[in-house]
Amino acid sequence: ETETVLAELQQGVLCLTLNRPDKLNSFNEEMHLALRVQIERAHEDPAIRAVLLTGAGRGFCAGQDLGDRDPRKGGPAPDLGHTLETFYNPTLRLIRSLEKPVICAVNGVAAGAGANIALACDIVLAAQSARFIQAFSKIGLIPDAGGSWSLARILGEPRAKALALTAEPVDADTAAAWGMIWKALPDDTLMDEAMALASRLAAGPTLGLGLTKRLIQAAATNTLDEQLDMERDLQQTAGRSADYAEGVAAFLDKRKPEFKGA
Ligand code: T3D
Repeated sequence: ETETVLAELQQGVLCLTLNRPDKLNSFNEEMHLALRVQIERAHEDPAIRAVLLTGAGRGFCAGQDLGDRDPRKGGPAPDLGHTLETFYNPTLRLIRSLEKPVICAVNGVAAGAGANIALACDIVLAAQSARFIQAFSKIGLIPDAGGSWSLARILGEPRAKALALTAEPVDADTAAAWGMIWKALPDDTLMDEAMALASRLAAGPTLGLGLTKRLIQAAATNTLDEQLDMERDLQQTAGRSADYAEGVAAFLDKRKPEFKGA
């Protein structure tokens, strides 16, 4: 049987490919669990120093598989609060709490929760043909998978509300211009550039990169005083790492550092 998430570890990068291309990689329960297992693995395995997430075929991810929500099949209305708590929210939390870079290569359309999982990643690259669609309002739902939070924070209320209420697609160049993503790239260079970036980050000072991620995310709720205290504490930790000693020594020796990730 075909795997719903393809996983391959290359040069410290865990490459994860959502793999239900006939359904534009929309989420069924199996794909949810397969993705979660892989991100948990990234939390635990020190050999994994970055994650690269993408989709198979022409789409990145079309959110929930609506075939699994067909009301014509009868039965009670689904408890979507329960499905968010059971399937989407754990994955979102695992991505955000992973103290290693998560790069998303949005290879095609990203709709509903698919768009918002992309936006939860640390660095998002998108093919110029890709589109981001807050598809929820088209079917009577609200933005989930962290989208109501990330869109409001990234874009501010005017654009967040317009995108969520209208479900209008945003193309990759516009997403980059609005700061929703890092870069829009020509379709044929996306994967090479994403892999090069992920490999570069995987060869970096993983501990320091992880603390940096934690710090920047904490700024969402911290005061400046709290953030300054946190910078002090995390810099103390970073300053004790072998990678910091290597970084300074390499600079003084005028050579490339060889970071070990700790
Ligand atoms: O339920 C819960 O647990 C709550 C959580 C909800 C989270 C959510 O994500 S809700 C939002 C769900 N997603 C959508 O509403 C998006 C639905 N899809 C679309 O609007 C369009 O497919 C796209 C705009 C994404 C792409 O359009 P297009 O024209 O490029 O492709 P297409 O022809 O619509 O789709 C290609 C195939 O993928 C097609 O199958 P077919 O006809 O070739 O056999 C289509 O049915 C299938 N597909 C696309 N999206 C989904 C899907 N099948 C199931 N579920 C999908 N979400």
